[in-house]
Amino acid sequence: MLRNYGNSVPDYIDECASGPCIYGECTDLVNAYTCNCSAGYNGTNCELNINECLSDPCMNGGTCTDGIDKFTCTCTSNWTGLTCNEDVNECENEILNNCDHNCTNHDGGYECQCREGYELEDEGKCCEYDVILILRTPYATCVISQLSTICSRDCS
Ligand SMILES: [Ca+2]
Ligand SMILES: [Ca+2]
Repeated sequence: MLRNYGNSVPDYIDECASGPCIYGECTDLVNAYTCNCSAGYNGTNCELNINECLSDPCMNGGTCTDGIDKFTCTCTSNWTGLTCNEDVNECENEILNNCDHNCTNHDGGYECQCREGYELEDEGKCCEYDVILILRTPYATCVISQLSTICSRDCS
């Protein structure tokens, strides 16, 4: 679009006419234009999608995916929240833990424990003591297993 500012020769062109601002609003100036970029974009012509992942917003091993004026974190299984900074309580949901008996939650994980008489094996399994020998003396009874020897004294 041509504008005439009183001279017989048009001296002013609307530089916005060609739509130079890709993701933003154009303001026409004398022999120039300026772009006011939409949120999430910058660059002379608002052509650049700002990388919101550059600041490493995802914590605890989460993976960042850049969006438009936002980022998305994909958290590891033990963390949740927008920036993966909230612990998952794996003990609240048995799908999230593999504890045979008891579960204790902590930040970034959980622990399995077994009831008395059981030993924790791989993958949260609780196995009964493998008793090899029960030894009775006049003073004590000892339960001997591969993992331990537990004696109880008889005082009577
Ligand atoms: Ca972005
Ligand atoms: Ca946890």
